[in-house]
Amino acid sequence: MLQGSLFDQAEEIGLGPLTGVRRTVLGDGAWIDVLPGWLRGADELYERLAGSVPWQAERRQMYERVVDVPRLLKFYGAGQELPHPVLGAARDALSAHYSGELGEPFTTAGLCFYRDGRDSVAWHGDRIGRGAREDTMVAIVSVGAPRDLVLRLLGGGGPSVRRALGHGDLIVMGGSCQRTWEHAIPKSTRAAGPRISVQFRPRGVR
Ligand SMILES: O=C(O)CCC(=O)C(=O)O
Repeated sequence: MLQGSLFDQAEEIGLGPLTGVRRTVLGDGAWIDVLPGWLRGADELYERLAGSVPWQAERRQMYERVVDVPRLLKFYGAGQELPHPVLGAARDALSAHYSGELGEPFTTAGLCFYRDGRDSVAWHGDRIGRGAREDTMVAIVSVGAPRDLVLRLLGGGGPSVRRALGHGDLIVMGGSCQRTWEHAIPKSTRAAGPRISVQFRPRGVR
């Protein structure tokens, strides 16, 4: 069960304006935009998504073993109904806000459920699709307890950038971020509560 933030109790689920987004230039053509608390009623939305999304546990080959992917997943393709109307509103608001810079709408939504501090995702860029070759954007809204999203220059070495994301926070990774930087949600030994992230991506970015 999620320990709600004090300010979030009994708030209607909804979105604030995107005007407060603040950009940090990472270098090598990559940047992040962050807007804390963009989505109101985030703890309520967390409870609804945790209970209603048909979460999938995946397994993958790791060397000679097949292991559990340490988080639950659900992917919604373009045109598929999202599990809460506010997610459609968020996707559309992001598409409108970034239309000049991105030149195309966000179309898909990938949901990840980190049940506790043992769930995580390793260093990667979203490079299965066009993000490997082209500048693009991946916008992530987080609900539930904050977890650190860490970014570093591809291959490591340089300083890393860390943002704690939960309770309705928005981060947008843009420019060359998916090919010149990589990101991760590290495991945490601190008593991290559950978190759900919703990643909006344009067509062909994965
Ligand atoms: O949960 C997050 O905020 C990051 C998710 C992510 O990097 C991914 O699924 O590619």
